Amino acid sequence: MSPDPNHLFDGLLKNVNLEHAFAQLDDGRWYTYNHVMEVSGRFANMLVQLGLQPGDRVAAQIPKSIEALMLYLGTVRAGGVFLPLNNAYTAGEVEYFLDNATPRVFVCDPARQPEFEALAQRLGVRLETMGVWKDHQTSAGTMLDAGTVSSPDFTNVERGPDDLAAILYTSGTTGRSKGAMLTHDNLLSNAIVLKDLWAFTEEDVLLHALPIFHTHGLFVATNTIMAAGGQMIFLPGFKIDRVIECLPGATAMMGVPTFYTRLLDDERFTRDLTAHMRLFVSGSAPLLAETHIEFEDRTGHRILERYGMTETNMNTSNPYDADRRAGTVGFPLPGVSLRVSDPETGDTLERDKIGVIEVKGPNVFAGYWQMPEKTSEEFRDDGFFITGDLGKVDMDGYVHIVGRAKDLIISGGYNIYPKEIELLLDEQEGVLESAVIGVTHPDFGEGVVGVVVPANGQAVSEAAILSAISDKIARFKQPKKIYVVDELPRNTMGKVQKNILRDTYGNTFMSEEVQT
Ligand code: MCA
Ligand code: AMP
Repeated sequence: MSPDPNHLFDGLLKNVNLEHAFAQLDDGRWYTYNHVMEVSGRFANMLVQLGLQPGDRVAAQIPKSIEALMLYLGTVRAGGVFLPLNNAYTAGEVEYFLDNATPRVFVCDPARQPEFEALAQRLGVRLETMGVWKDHQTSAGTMLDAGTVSSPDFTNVERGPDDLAAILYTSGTTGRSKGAMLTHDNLLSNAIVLKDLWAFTEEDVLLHALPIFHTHGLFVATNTIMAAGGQMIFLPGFKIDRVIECLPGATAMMGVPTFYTRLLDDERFTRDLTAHMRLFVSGSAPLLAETHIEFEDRTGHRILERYGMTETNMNTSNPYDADRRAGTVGFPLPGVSLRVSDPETGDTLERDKIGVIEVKGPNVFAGYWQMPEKTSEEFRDDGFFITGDLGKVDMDGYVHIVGRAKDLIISGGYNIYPKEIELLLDEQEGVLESAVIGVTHPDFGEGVVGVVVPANGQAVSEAAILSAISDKIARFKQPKKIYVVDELPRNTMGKVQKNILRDTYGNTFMSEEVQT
């Protein structure tokens, strides 16, 4: 069968030279695009042997590795739907995703296999394991062991542009996570647009320090570099010493704002160190204008800020060749329509007026997995997706994000929905009610703060609550500070006034003193 230009895998690798390097790994190994073909082919064969049918989900909660990336590609080649999960999720959180998405196969970290055995059996999910490859002698889980003996030759299962390639869960304002269904065309079209817009070529070396269970690290970074046939320095995560060591060998980097503020806090980060970089991209959370300016003063580079969502992939980007404006997320990408609407009436607003940002284009997802009502609530009748981000388009056409209509905290690039944490706090012994807010955090941009009201006469303490929830939700979602108060501020409608709480506790992470 000849390559299908609409198939995500074929489309990404269309113009790639298979002899060209794909990734330099931390363990000293080099991967070429030939390895990509071989190893993803082996995984595709294994998944088919495990009974994977087109459209079946393959869930994975595994450490970052090049093989984990090959599992994504192998799933797509086998006609499956890849469902990556944040490594920080507890077994309880994972249970919801497996129950909701009913994957055929769940691949977990070998170290956590005992936590999932009973669950997988109960749900009828095939449990496999994948750790980090060390050498040919040491086992790193069932997928890697079997992968060495399965055939590397695989003919991609036919898929149409609207077939699903991935489901990524995103939390909701109700506290329930929703699976965003992403098609082959959503992912492929976005990768090609970004490659062209950001001028990626096979000469590029992308410094990859992001996790690969979210859109940013999995799709924006790796799909774009593959579409260009370039290579990556593939790091297990963002550790400042290693990033500084690797920067001189790279030409481009993508990161969340925390990456850039951490680099600026390090005196080794200089103009010389970044002399042959051509591009720094930031997204997933707002980049402060002062970070943008300080970065340019220090390095001579202007960070290129772009804006996206799990549901929409990338929507806007500052220009590559023209003015990159601090505090803006640039223009809609080619093929993407963007408008700003009145949140109440849905009427389109004129330039410079603030409203909710809505987008439409080949990048926008196919809906929430098995939630047709939720899906239709978030789309206008003419097909525009309501992002929940508040913003405006200025007179020069640059898009600004000024806030969020949705109650959402973004901490170090991870989304945290207060409702989920509030429901958990409310369940704790002695707690009557709670409110969760995000306030300025010097490292993560925003940090989670919980404010709880004890039930009549009960004694509750920060330490007791934190200890009680410590194994219930991922660590990054847990409040970094809890205040116990007599009552929550409410408006005349009875709604908790989070703006007042944010004013009161806004300095929590900035100084020891809290205004009361
Ligand atoms: C780690 N911790 C955090 C976070 N990360 N707390 C709050 N927010 C975080 N983001 C906590 C841990 O629980 C731990 O707590 C302590 O910090 C140290 O953990 P460690 O893993 O060592 O931290 P780190 O390696 O320094 O990680 C920070 C990080 C990481 C590098 C900023 O969070 C990261 O890689 N973020 C990128 C997220 C991302 O890729 N987002 C893209 C989403 P304790 O010590 O108490 O146990 S995609 C998206 O948003 C859209 C589509 C878009 O536009 O891109
Ligand atoms: P997620 O649900 O993880 O896909 O996060 C998407 C959200 O991240 C968006 O709805 C925005 O609120 C936020 N976001 C992404 N990029 C930016 C950016 N450049 N500036 C401000 N917010 C951003």
